[in-house]
Amino acid sequence: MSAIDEFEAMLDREEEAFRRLMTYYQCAIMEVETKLRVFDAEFRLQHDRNPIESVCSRLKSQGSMAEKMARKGFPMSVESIEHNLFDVAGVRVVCALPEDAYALAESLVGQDDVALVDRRDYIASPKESGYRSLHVIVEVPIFLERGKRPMKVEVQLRSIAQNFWAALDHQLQYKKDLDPGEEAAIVAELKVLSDAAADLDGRMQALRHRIFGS
Ligand code: 0O2
Repeated sequence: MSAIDEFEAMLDREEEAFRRLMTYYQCAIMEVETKLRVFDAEFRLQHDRNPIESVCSRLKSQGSMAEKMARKGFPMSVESIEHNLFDVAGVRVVCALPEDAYALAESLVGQDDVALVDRRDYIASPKESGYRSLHVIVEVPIFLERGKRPMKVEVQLRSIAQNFWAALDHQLQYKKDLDPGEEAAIVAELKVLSDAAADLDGRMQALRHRIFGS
């Protein structure tokens, strides 16, 4: 039985619980988005510029959940999704520069109703592919009719240049029918371009400090 077939069988058994859990994740996304909007408004007031360029959110697709659960050997159940997958609710924040991504992440996890679950700094330590981004898994409360419930959300924060690279890299990953030699050359070129984007970010940050002070 394929992972997606197993996932669909699980949905047949637990459809209502699955729909409820996805609604809770959607609520958690709204909580995080609101916090980010407040930071942006406050920062604009104090510094006359917006640290956030864009925010987009998604619930992980069923296919991607099924693939990850099967790959990691997690049981296929709604309880297991909540217990084992920390990226079902995802918020991507694009900031002008990497230092803005760090500052926003720090403000977010510094709030007293936000708990930091995990932090992966792929800006300081880029992935093998050249991917650069700061990932934080946070737990935020959602307020329901009967009490509150903590929910996990993965927040990916990155600069415009890092996002530009990641978006193109993502598009290229769909092109699977390349010959191995060509694929290796493209992978190598992507790493070079990731370094070029990091260089651009560094120089832009230096320029910002020169203009505005640190
Ligand atoms: P989607 O939307 O979730 O289907 P783990 O298996 O726990 O070690 P995991 O959970 O895959 O690692 O987390 P990781 O690698 O920290 O972050 C995964 C997400 O980061 C991906 O989501 C992408 O959004 C992004 N990402 C990671 N590596 C790359 C990369 O090389 N290029 C690009 N463009 N994005 C990357 P999913 O799971 O692919 O998407």
